[in-house]
Amino acid sequence: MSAYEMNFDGLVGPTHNYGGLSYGNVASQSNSQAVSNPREAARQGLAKMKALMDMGFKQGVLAPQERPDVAALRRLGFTGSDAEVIQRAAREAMPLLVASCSASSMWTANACTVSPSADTADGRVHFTAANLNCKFHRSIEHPTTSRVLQAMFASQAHFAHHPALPAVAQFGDEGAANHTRFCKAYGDAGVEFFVYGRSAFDSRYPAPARYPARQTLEASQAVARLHGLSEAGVVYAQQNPAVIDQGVFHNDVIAVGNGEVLFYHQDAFLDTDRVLSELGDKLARRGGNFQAVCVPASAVSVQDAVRSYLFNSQLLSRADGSMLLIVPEECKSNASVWRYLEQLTASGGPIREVRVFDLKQSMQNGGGPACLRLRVALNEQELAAVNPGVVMTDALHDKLVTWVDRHYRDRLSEADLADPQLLTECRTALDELTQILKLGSVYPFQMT
Ligand code: SUG
Repeated sequence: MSAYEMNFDGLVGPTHNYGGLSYGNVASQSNSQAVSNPREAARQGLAKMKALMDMGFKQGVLAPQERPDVAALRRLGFTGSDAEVIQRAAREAMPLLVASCSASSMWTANACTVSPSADTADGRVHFTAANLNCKFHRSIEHPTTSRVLQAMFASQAHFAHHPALPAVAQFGDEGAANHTRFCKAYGDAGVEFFVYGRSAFDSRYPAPARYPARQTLEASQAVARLHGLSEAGVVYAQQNPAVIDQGVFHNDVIAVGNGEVLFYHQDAFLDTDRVLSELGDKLARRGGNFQAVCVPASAVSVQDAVRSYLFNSQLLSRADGSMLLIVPEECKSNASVWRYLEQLTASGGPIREVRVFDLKQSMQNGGGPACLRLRVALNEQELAAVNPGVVMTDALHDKLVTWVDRHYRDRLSEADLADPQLLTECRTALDELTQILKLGSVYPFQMT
């Protein structure tokens, strides 16, 4: 049976703003308090979805969340009507209001970890929502994420959904941003590669000194157990703590993989030789021929990788078997990265083409092309079981652009977040969106 990789991109929500909320994420910190343009952000994301669909890739869309998250503010002790909760938070604890307004669910690589049915013990596609426990503004995503995923992948015969891991830092889980799957063909059993930043229970593992390591080994192991992965189909690697300290807060900021290919920076991992040989051996036992494309530090420094988001690219298989890299414009404006890419595509290796996208609104918060998408490998039957409302078509694209233009502001500053009208705008827009995407009731305001 044929199988495909489908990308579900996060639709940027109406409250997209620059809150400076992610310590350890250089772009988020350096653009703190800049004025954002939610309309442009959503349009940039939709343009990427449409372009990939036009290139023949299977494309879906993942809905944004209700923000400000008034329920989260109530849990922190703010009371009164919804408008009063927002105004009190603005007066007494602005950083908490900013966190409750974040549109961070747009980075759907952090929504969950997905294991395709060919890898799992019960032959279903497994999803574990990420607890995103390292940052408050992200830790409030998973309940809605779970409801949205269940509305998209509803068939219990094909899909299994697990709630987020326990909400403590020891099980910090950032989802697919630290997970890569290698395979010969998408429908074959593959090798799932889990990259963690530290161990929570074993002090022999090194840890970064400056910035947090968001993903723990124990969280990755728990996800592999929940999904029923076999030992023959799993490889673990520790991220190099030195690169976390340079702003590599997820593995997808320093490596990307697809099919039989891993594209990575020389300094990405600890114990790189062991990791590569285990990946090669395990993939060979699954019939695959592992190919590692290493970017040497002499060609691209870690700092340039973080600035340009070279590795936060989408590595996609073209019909002829060669691969295409979707990169942000920041790669083109970085001389050493662009030189490297020109040489890479001319080298006769697996990566033959580079396409550049303007995703500046998301990039300024540390989210590149790969952050914005969740990959789900599906066979024909599973594909047929996906809620058709979230599958991108020309008609859906046009509808969403019109919807964005009707509901989104083109300018949002921190002061604007204190305006209770923003909540009304967001709820009105999302209520309409659930009808466009045929999701049913997934938001807290729709369930009371
Ligand atoms: O978690 N930025 C996100 C970026 C996530 C990128 N995702 C992947 N690499 N897969 C984060 O740090 C910034 C929000 C703000 O500052 O307003 C933020 O949450």
